[in-house]
Amino acid sequence: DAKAAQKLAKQQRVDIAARDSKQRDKAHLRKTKTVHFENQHGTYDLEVPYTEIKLSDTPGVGPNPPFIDYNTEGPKCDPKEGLKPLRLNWIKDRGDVEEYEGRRRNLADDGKRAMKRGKATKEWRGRKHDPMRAKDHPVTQMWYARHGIITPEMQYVAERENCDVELVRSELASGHAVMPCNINHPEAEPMIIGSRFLTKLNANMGNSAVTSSIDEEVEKLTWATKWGADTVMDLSTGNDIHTTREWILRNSPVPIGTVPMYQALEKVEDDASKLSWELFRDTVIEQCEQGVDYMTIHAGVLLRYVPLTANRMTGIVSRGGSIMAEWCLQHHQESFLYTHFDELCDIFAKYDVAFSLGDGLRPGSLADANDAAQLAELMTLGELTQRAWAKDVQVMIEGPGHIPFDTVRMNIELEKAVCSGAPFYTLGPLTTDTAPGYDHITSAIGGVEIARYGTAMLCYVTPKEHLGLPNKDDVKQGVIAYKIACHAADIAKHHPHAQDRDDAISKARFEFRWLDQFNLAFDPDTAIAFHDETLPAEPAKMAHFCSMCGPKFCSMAISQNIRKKFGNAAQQEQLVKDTISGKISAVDAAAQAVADSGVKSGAA
Ligand code: IRN
Ligand code: FE2
Repeated sequence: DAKAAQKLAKQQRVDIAARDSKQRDKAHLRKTKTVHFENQHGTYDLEVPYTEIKLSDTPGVGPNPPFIDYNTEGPKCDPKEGLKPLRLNWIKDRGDVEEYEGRRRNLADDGKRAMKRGKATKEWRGRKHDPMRAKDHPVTQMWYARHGIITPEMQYVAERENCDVELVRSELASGHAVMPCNINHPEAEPMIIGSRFLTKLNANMGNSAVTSSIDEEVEKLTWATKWGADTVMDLSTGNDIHTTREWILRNSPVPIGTVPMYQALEKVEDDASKLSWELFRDTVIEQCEQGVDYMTIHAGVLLRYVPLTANRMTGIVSRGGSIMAEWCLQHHQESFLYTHFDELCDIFAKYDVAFSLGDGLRPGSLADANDAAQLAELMTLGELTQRAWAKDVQVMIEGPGHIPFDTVRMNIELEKAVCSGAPFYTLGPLTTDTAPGYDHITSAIGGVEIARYGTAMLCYVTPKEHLGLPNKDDVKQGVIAYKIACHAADIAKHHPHAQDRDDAISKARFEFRWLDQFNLAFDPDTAIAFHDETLPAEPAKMAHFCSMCGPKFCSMAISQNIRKKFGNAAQQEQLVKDTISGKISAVDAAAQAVADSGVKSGAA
């Protein structure tokens, strides 16, 4: 009996969850707006995606306009077929790339092999391509921007960000923003990372030797973008890295990042001393051909910096960083990533891959924050930024890690100064080490602060950080926590229209438009489920109260009555005058006292 009851309860939960996401899908309409665009290379109708959140009427007053939201979800597709290559013509029309027979492996065969090993359940049927590369000049968005060319990618981004395309072009030209868009990933919807634009968030995923199949990885990708991940990093280290990545790329509407060192290490059976520049270079080219949009390169871990970590509380916590440190020590040689950096730039320029210069020496605890190792590496990243820019290659800079809250702002200001304003891309930062299981929170707190002062993209941290590989729910928790951080930062930065969603949801809340409140939430499913825990009946969705205060003393309902009595505009003005006059001097005096005490305003 107890078992049957449990089963029934479970079924009810499943039913409710299904109903909730159906309700969300009905109100969240994925749409595109067609934008006509012309440049020296062609004429295009750009299909720019957005989400329209339908809202209901305010009873007795009138309709509420739908809310228009930035959409990272991409069009729906069959994972076996992949997405349509929306940028293919834009790239070919420029006439500066050639197709060639690359190292592309036969995906159908790969899929079959993977199936045999029980790793993939579906066979790949999608687009096969010979990789493209530049013919004679860099094909980076930075190169076009510096030559005054407005690309369809730039116009597309300007529409998404609701800004002038000249801002997009000039920020790309100066290196203050990056648009990761490998010419071999034409499925990706162009997006931009820079402090003058909406703050972005990255979600990490990837199988390891012990878990996950390809299907699961694709599903996780779709899941992360559904909740708002702007880019995804595939950190797979298990079997079939190449095939897994191919499925992810062909199905990804957002840019994909990787750490190629992980695959290189795989090729030498996890023996770091066997790594070489040649092996690493070939791995990078393989990934460039597949379409990886940006790559973490830990080129700032120099031989002479390694000893600086000897007395740290937690040593080197970066996986890529520790691999390079190990190699440098074993060979007693300077890192090949550093000595061959210019060659790496030349490769990236051929495909338009962006650097994400890795923070291999980031602090892994508050005790190690802002130490010599971290800062020395940052100086080197500043030097490498200049070398990449000299070759028109896009760059962002990875940042900490674990740092105390009061040093967060210092970290972004330092990065801006040392790396000449290249976009900062930080892992949190975590503001305390004490909450394993809740590190999406410890780090989102640091994330808001660092983004507020100019960090362009936040790398999410999930509740499983320091504990294990994240599952689907952890991915969602991480993405939502970081959506909140990015959004709070955008509001604090006074980014145009950032607060519109808050105003829309507050209005819905005050007017008891419950469904609108749920639908405007970053996570409608959880909002509705929590509401229904106490008031599951349908009429409660129209009730003028919730279970917090009950029907009698709902503050919102009481406030509505106050508005009815005193809400007339002229009456309000008089009331405000009567109340405030005589108190103004006290407010002035308080403001003066604050100014005298030397507290400065926190404007960015
Ligand atoms: C982001 C900022 N600092 C580090 N990251 C991310 O951490 C990076 O983008 C990548 O996803 C991961 C790399 O970890 P390791 O190899 O540095 O530990
Ligand atoms: Fe950590």
